[in-house]
Amino acid sequence: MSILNVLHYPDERLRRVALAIENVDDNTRKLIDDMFETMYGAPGIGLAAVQVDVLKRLIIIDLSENKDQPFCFINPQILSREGKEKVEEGCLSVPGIYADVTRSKWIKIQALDRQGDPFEQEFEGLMAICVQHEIDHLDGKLFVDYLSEMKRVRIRKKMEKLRRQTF
Ligand code: GNR
Ligand code: NI
Repeated sequence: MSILNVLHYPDERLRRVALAIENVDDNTRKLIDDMFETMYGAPGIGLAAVQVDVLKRLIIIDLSENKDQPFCFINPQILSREGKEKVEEGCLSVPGIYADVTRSKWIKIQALDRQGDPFEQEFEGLMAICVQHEIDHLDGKLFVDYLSEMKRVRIRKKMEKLRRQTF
């Protein structure tokens, strides 16, 4: 297994739209395992393939403290949604920044599992929020896009300054 490099905002590669996975094979499963190692190491509760510069529609999530409740969704699609909920979010691609985002409170999704078999599942609470955050990544969208232009500019300047310091 290997730890993958996570892209940081405002890297333009985070803005690309990921493509559906046609065949769930051993390469896909290797990528899933590497993404889990990367997410657990960060540490984070979710990760989208786009964040590690792979343009595939694949997301992983684990909200548990003991890293023992891994979820993996391939080609995830939201079938229906209900309600609104405001939660403070963070993102491994926007380190150190946290802000409230309003998303659907309940969602029903369809996806493929790591064997390539389709399934449907309903989520609420943090899991629903996280699934929406990760699917956004697959469409080139970041949680900072929901903030005001003023806040986003401030965050971008902070990130660019941080990057200059690390180089
Ligand atoms: O680690 C993460 N925490 C988090 C907190 C609230 C809402 C969403 C998230 S996802 C984030 C990891 C990440 O960047 N996934 O794309
Ligand atoms: Ni994120």
